[in-house]
Amino acid sequence: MEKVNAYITDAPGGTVKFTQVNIDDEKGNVTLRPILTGICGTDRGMVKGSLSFTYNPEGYDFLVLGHESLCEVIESDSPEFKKGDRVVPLVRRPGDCPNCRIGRPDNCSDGEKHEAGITGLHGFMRERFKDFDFNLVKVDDPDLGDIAVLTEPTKNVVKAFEVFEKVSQRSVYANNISTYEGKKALIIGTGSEAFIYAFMSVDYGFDTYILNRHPIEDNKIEMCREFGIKFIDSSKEPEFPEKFHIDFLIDTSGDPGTIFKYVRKMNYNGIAILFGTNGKAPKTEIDGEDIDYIIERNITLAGSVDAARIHYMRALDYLSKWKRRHGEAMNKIITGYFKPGDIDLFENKPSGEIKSVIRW
Ligand code: DN4
Ligand code: BGC
Ligand code: ZN
Repeated sequence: MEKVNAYITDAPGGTVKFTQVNIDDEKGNVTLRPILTGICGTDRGMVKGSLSFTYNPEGYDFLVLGHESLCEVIESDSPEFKKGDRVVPLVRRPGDCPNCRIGRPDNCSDGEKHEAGITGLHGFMRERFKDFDFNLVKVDDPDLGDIAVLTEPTKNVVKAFEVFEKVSQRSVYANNISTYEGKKALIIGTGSEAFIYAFMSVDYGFDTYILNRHPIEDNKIEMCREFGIKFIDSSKEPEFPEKFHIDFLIDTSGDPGTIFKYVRKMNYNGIAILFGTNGKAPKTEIDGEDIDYIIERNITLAGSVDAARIHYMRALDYLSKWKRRHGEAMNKIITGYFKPGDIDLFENKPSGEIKSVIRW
């Protein structure tokens, strides 16, 4: 392949550049061009150098960024895809462990998998790249429009709810009509993943709260109103929740102090999904009382990372459903369109950002 413009970093140290790259050892039977690429907390963490688990592909002193994308097929030698098809490429590529071999590299058991734009494999923020058809998921719903770029972040949420469902089976968790109505879910953070968690939580029937330690912008308040989500500003309500306990806690902040504060407000048989990653978050102290609290209430703390092909497919179905239900309001989750070459976007979060995307 010839030279193309790309966003690159040097993992795990950080930095970001928009420059020409030539990646001529790439294999694949489909050539893709991104239509949109999304930027998320992982990209910003990499640029800041706070994600020590990231690394460059073998033989390269840089890594092309980008793992959230909606692409168009521009050439295909695959019977499954034709020119013009819209697809989402998978992030994780299997290693050789038993989980990877059964199509669940999201549960890789020896760390030998790779992740496009994150760990040892070039990502999607470049004008053109090749991939194999088995790494692509087709976007069939034409009405999804730009929202299809959210398939990747949504697939993480679909998997995390699957983890929740498996763990919740150990006790009577749902109410007497087998729903989660009356149960409380608290999501720490108000970024794109937090909002997608909140949409799903509302769908499951939870009384759903999202929280930050500062006020949020009007567009986010509006999004909460549209979807039936309650927002908590913890600087104004430091004791929240006082009168009830949290049944399902989801963290997207990666901040240990905040996580443990709310773990101590969890209910019996509560489940906490730890999802936010921030290697540079400050230390926190926990003591024996914290441990006793968790044990005496059968609280589960579960990490959840990535997702498998099936979760991408379900993510597309959820996005179609939310788009049908909320129409234009759903489109507002994309809060900014940027041009290739914009670097500031990686270093500074635009005000009111839910999801910023680059239009290629
Ligand atoms: P993001 O938009 O940076 O979201 C993080 C959110 O946490 C922001 O709203 C932060 O607020 C908020 N936050 C940070 N510290 C605190 C605190 N102490 N108390 C309350 N809220 C706080 O990123 P994202 O939504 O794209 O992704 C969320 C996280 O999940 C990132 O760390 C990603 O690396 C991680 N992630 C994990 C997976 C996986 O495990 C997948 C995708 C993302 P502010 O910035 O407005 O102040 O598979
Ligand atoms: C991606 C996941 C990936 C994770 C690594 C996330 O932003 O969505 O697919 O496994 O980063 O922490
Ligand atoms: Zn991401």
